[in-house]
Amino acid sequence: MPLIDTPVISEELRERFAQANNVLVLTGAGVSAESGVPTFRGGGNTTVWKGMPFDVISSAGMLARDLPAVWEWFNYRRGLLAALKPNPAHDAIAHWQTQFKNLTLVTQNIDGLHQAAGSRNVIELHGSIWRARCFECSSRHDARELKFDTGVPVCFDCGGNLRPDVVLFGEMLPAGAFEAAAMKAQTCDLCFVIGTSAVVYPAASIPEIARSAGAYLVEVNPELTPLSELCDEVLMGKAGDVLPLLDQ
Ligand code: BJW
Repeated sequence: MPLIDTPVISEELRERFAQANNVLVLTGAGVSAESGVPTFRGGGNTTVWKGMPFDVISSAGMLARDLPAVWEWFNYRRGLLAALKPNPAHDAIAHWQTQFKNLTLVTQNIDGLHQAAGSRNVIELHGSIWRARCFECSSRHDARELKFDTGVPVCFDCGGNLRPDVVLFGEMLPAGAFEAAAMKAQTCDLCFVIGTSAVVYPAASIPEIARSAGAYLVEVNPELTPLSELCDEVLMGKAGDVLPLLDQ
């Protein structure tokens, strides 16, 4: 990847940042990259596991065809995540929540690192890798407490098969999550889109909604995305380098 100069924060953004009341932040895998979490698509690559692209293994079709393989993929990733810590980007966003009157944090990430940094009321559009959900009774369980004797853990309440509590391709988002995020997008005055390739819908429509409703839209990403043209400012750089600059 080419070296990127640290971007300059415009006076306009500094002023808006100082005066904003309602701020919405949408994050994607890139916000966790500096913690060591692999992204899905960044840098011209696509995540592949055992020869399968992630959009095959992380799909509703694979869940129906081979549930043990889906668990194996998520167990492997939980193993990687267990030792990882929030980075300065997660810390900056958590701090913003104490700074603005209303800050809504919407994430596509399933890694729990925003919460680990101290962010509260995080809207998790794509679920959490740290939870499992029962196919039969829909009850949720801590994934760290599951037993994998037969490859697929079972529900402590009803004995039904469990699945990762994440949103796979071709599945609906958790009830109310997108609606809550879209409502906040309609009323925010400043919207940050951080570390997402902005190609997965409906998540990618949230900044579009914010911009249409009049919010000042700022992207933070070392690469351009399909959203960049719509943005008022694009801060090209790593989130962990760029976000702390806003507080200086
Ligand atoms: C840095 C950085 C640093 C690097 N600092 N930045 C409209 C049009 C077309 C298709 C659809 C549509 N509406 C719905 C669809 C279908 C589909 C979809 O969007 N497909 C498109 C990809 C074509 N959407 C769905 O299926 C969704 N469901 C749905 O719409 O339900 C209704 C429905 C049901 C049935 C039929 C039809 C409709 C569900 C989407 C679920 C996505 N799930 C995943 C997997 C989660 C589980 C798992 O982890 O395995 O979620 S896919 C994957 O992509 C994951 C992510 O949350 C998501 C977004 O990726 P993200 O976060 O943007 O990461 P990357 O890797 O793509 O980008 C990283 C970025 O960071 C890059 O830009 C880097 O440059 C940057 N970066 N280092 C800052 N240090």
